[in-house]
Amino acid sequence: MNSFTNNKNILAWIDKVVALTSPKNIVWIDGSTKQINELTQEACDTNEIMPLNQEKLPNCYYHRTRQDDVARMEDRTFICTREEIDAGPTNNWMSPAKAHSLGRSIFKDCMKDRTMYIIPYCMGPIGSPFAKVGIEVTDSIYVVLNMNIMTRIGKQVLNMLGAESNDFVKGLHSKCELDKEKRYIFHFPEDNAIWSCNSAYGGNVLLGKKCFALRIASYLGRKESWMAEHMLILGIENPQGEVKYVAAAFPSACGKTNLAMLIPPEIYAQKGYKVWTVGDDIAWIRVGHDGRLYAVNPESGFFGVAPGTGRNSNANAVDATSKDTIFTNVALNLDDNTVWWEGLGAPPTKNMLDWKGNPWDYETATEKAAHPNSRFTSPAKNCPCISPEWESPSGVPLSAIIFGGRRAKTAPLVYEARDWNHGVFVGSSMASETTAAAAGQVGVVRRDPMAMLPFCGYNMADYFKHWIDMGAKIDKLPKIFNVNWFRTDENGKFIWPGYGENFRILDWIIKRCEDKVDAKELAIGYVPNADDINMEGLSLSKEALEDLLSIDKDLWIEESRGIEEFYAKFDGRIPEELTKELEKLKNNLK
Ligand code: OXD
Ligand code: MN
Repeated sequence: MNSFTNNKNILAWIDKVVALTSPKNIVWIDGSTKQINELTQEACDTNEIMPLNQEKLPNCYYHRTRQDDVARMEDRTFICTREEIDAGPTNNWMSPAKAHSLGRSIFKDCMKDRTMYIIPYCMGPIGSPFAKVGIEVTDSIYVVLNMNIMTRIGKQVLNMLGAESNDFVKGLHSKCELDKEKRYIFHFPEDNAIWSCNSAYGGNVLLGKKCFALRIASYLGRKESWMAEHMLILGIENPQGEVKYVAAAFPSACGKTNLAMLIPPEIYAQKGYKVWTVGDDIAWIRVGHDGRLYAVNPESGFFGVAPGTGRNSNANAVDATSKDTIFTNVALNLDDNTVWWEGLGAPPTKNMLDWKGNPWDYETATEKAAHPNSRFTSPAKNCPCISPEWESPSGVPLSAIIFGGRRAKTAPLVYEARDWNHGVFVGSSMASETTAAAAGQVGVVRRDPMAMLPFCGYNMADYFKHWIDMGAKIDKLPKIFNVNWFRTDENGKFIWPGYGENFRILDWIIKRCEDKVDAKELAIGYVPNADDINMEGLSLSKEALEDLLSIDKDLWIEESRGIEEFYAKFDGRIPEELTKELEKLKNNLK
């Protein structure tokens, strides 16, 4: 008899995992503070984590990964559907039979000298109709402690499932030998299962996040008529106290966490405008009873990139990390046992260790002190601008969906899609450029539809079709926009100041949603009249703004060819609604 659950599906699955991995001990994670404290102590005793200055950074800990295990490994990430076509041309595919046999050979007896931790977790607020359950089996205390921040864990989750349900994602993780040649992240969407081995880096091993909440959930969303998206969610409060919510998708390195926690410019703040964070990375979206789209953040913490997060760029994130946080691969300040990274805004000291644990001196250093992908894991509730609605079981209603990328020349600062299908086209053709060193040069374009390229758990052409089909189910469609904070001048310098000033564009977007401003129709959609962007307190000329809102037809003709080439990869599977939109764009550009 197991005192944690009598769910026979869970127990049968755990029996199989135990038979495969042969753990020395088994610990069920009940989620109690007592248990978390004991595990924290144990991880400190074995140096898996290290306590930081408990006065300056209460309940904060430090962790280093292996030097070859510092990021998500896209080439080691597989979608294991029975048919290859169901994974599509943008995913790595392996047959479930081959993945099972390879995985079993790697997992065989891998925990024989280790403790197995069984973590029941819930993505989404407990009791919310959006919520879904996962169980992660792992041999890493670091994973347990991170999952405790990023998700809702413990006995309450088992209670949600009851005795009969089989509706949970079965996740198996082992560090194994951390051998990068045997590192795999296998997803079995048809079996609701994930296997991850030989890594201890967050994105590969916190199975609730990218693996479940995006890859498996996107597959479930299509089956069950909802959407799992790589989107932040934020609320914009006006001086009358009304809050409008938007969700926004950006590829990595486009400032998603910064936008989610934006501080409005002084001229807006004085009038009483506020921004509230609901989520910074993932949105689960459903049609509500009133025919609008509603979004929840399935996570309960932020797994944010540390470098570049500073007092000037994102004070709210820095505050969120001031307690209860696990820092991974940042630099250590030995003077006071605190953390440091490039872009924090505080000067480095002479007494520091870099992320590898080597002494680091800013005067002589040739390498960065913090790994560029070093991270903080912080509870969302610690964020000063966390929305009062962030755990609302019914989610927040979306007024707008925003797509964005990093484009030096092509995309204007903001434009609005003509309708839902056109908006899906805009999302499906999203792209970001690698920044070119030489002035004026345009970088290499990487298509990253809806910022989901590495996260879609099935054929992306079918994913686009799902977006089109969802449109028909929504009575009150949100408007869809595209933004680009990254247009550059002839010297390669950003024209738009970005950060908090992006609020001015959010303001226009909300006004469009409320039918309060006109716009100009161009070949690509609606752009603002320059006079409708509030420029008070900003030293950017009207000409520069007009330039940011204009498009270069030749570049767009080239862009349409790029989209055509991308669509061609899908061998005729792209929905005709989107190929029609492409034709429309080409005609408009003639
Ligand atoms: C992330 C990512 O870690 O998108 O959020 O890579
Ligand atoms: Mn992300």
